[in-house]
Amino acid sequence: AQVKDVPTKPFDGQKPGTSGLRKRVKVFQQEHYTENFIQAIFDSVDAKGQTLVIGGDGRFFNPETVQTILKIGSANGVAKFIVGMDGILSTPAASNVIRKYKAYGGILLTASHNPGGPNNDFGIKYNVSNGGPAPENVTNKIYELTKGIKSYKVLEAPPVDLSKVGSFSYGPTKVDIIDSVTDYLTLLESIFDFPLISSFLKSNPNFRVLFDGLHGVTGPYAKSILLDTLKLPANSVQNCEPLPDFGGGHPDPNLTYAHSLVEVVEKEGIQFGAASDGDGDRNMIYGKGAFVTPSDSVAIIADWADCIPYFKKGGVKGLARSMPTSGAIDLVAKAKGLEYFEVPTGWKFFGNLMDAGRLSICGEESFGTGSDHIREKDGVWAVIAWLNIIAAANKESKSGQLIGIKELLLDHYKKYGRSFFSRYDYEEVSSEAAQKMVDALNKHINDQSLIHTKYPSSTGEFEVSKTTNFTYTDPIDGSVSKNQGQIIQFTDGSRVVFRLSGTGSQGATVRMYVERYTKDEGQYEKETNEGLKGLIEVALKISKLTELLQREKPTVIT
Ligand code: VG1
Ligand code: CO
Repeated sequence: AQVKDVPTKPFDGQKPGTSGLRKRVKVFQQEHYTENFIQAIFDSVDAKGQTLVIGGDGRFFNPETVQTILKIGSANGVAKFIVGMDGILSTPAASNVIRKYKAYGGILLTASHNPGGPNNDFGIKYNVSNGGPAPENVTNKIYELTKGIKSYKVLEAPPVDLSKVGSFSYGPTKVDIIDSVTDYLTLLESIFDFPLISSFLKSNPNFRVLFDGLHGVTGPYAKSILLDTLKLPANSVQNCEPLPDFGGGHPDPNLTYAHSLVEVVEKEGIQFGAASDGDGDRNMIYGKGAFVTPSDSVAIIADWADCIPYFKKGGVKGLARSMPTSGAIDLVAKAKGLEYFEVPTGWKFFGNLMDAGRLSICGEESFGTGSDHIREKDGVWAVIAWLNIIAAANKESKSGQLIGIKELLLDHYKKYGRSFFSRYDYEEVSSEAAQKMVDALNKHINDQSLIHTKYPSSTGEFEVSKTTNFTYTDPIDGSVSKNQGQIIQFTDGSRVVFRLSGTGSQGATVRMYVERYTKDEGQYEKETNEGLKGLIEVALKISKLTELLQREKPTVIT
């Protein structure tokens, strides 16, 4: 096979965001667009003679892009590709494969929870050898190179058949097609107490489990673990056939988009419901009458870590959350005397801490939970972690009453207090309007003009105590990330955070995060929106959001 140089011209805006380059499929389908970005990756990371992993969430344009990567990668001297069968690997499974086979890095094809199909989104993300998303110095370099690209290299060879497991030659390059699920199943079996979970499920046949794959990539993973390994009945999974357009849905595990799960859980009174997103790194835990916010979820997993063999053996080294995530996990860290960290939004910031042996369990409010078993958040891991905890809690309990999600939540609040938390998203607003709001807030932060101002609300008065724009200095490599979100704190410990999304494919998305902590037991069973009512009024007032964005209501509330 021959290598050919193809002349090209740069495209604007090939800047990776919070989690890779995400655009409409139509944008990626423009002649040379995808090729340019992939060549820029190879020019940035020098993968000559190395092994790279390729996988994706199976969305529309995934198979074509795998072939593009093989062609350009081989022409750029990659020695070996490890590819998930049919080009499919969940994001956590890909992270595991990179680590397990000591690959140099990997290319993940996903736009996560964004809808798929010819008129929706696609994405390309580069991960480094620790299995985690490339740090900002790498993504910045890729972006710089896209701006000056003049040509890309391709191997002239017929496409590789991705449908058969095995080793193949592709020009000078070796291609290993692997089963998408096996390595991941082996990994989870080494982490959790499967015999304990099994025996709990067996002795409590009325404790029903329902996992909803939302037609994303996790279907085969969930079937293998819940049905084949834990021997649950077939009706314990739904929407577990991956589809290139996710069945027309929005594969995002939250109360708005995972309505298929919520409906069945409520109607059939299912104790344990869960869902994952398009690429399998997010999760939602939701039982009858009991929704676990992701901020609480990671705190509870951290609190119960000892019942999970992986942590019992290796110990818990430290805890962390992204800045907008509620402080529930901080309280667990303090109680256990563990080190804890607050990092910017996006999983890439956890990796350095994990590699340095200072972080074991972490999470984000955006339905991301995980640990140092890999370097991505992990939806199915979180689901099995909860089953492991429930099984352990019931084994310990002497009351004879079944302990489910709700009981665990209330117990946690009794021990640590409760952090009400909610996020309001204003999607696809105009970039200028969003910028105006950011500028106005920055002005307040710079001249400190909000400090000590008081705001009445329907649930009492709030007084501003502190305003900051979040800057993070990585404790391991000293790199500094600025402008990571604007924080307004109040004297009662509540806070509001504003941030612009870095994963949107069009316009700007403003996120408003609200958090209020209470130790008043009378509030532990309250609805979140009630607990946050006054604070939300104040947040909207201070930011003048409705006026500046011209939006009466958020597009999504989580
Ligand atoms: C969002 C979330 C963030 C998450 C990121 C990727 O980013 O807020 O917490 O890490 O998506 O998640 P942003 O910049 O839009 O707020 V996923 O599941 O797309 O890999
Ligand atoms: Co995702």
